[in-house]
Amino acid sequence: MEEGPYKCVRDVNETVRRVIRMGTRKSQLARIQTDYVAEKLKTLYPDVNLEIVAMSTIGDKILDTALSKIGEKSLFTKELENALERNEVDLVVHSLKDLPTTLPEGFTIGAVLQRESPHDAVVLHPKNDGLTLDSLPNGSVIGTSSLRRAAQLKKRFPHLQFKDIRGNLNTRLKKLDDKEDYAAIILAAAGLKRMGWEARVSQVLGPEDCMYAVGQGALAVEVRSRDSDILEMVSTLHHSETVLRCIAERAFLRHLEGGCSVPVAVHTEVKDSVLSLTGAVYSLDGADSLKETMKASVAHSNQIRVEESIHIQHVGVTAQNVPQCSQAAAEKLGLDLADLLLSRGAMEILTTARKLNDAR
Ligand code: DPM
Repeated sequence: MEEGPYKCVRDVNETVRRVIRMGTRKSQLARIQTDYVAEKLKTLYPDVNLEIVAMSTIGDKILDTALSKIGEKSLFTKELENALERNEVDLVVHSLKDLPTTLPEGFTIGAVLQRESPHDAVVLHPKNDGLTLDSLPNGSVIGTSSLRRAAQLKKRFPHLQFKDIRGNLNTRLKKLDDKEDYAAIILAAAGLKRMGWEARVSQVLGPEDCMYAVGQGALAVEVRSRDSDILEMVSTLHHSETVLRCIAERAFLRHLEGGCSVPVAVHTEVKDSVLSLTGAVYSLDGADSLKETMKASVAHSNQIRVEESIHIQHVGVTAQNVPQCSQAAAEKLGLDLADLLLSRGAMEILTTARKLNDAR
């Protein structure tokens, strides 16, 4: 058997089995997501010996400060990347929406798995059972630390108030249920589903209420970009349509110079090989906003010519088995839409939002 750059062990039959170490955060959601990817890899590569290495990250330790206030870059990913760098782990599973649009040198997203629902969902305090955002009483407090969610929902539901809530999903649900501080909280439907808490979802928010975050609902596998063996192995996990949608979304966000602490939202669809991207930027109160939709063909035979190379990255994603011309078209779509919004004043809206948020 071929020996990769990673450790091998001999099992009882003296056959060499590769050991692949998967790094994960310690939160229950992170563990569930890592186990899910491990199961997929086990099915595809029964001879591989997978080990899971759990560690806590800055994002897990600072639970009392709003996500948008502790600085956006690599909050949940830095320690895991350090472990990757030191060869202590070979791959790391993340929620794609937590990965910056520009990854540090030497890392790449080697797989983007099929997206779950990308939408946000309402989880009510049990005493409000049966109500909706519309029917909640005036002044009801909704918990979210996402500027993106708050901006859109403030505009759409002016009778509601918004307050930060932090912590992992377990902590948040406890804060909701055990106290009277929040009438409801807003969470990603995908995370709730993975935790097995679908029954707590009282309402799924469509694009008219709240557009989602870049990459929301998709899992990503981060690897060392020079590690061609691991890259090849995880590349079988890619879901083409999700890859193209997320490349367009990430290119849009990157060109706006947005991170997880600016109110930027998207909506994407692929139909008959046409990728449609709706992107929007908001002021903190949602009063100012810019929203546009653009479409591009992502058919293999489209006109954009790109040299076929397995090492090409698109906004951090390496997808050897998805046509390069389609990926380039998706990336260009994101850039073009960002340019359109920038030409209409998106930078002013985002700069003001950033300043006001820093001053909060
Ligand atoms: C990012 C945001 C949030 C997470 C900001 C946003 C929500 C923060 C909050 C970038 N990362 O969405 O506008 O509500 O205070 C996060 C969750 C998941 C991945 C949890 C959630 C699970 C869903 C997925 C936190 N990151 O958004 O409810 O895999 O997409």
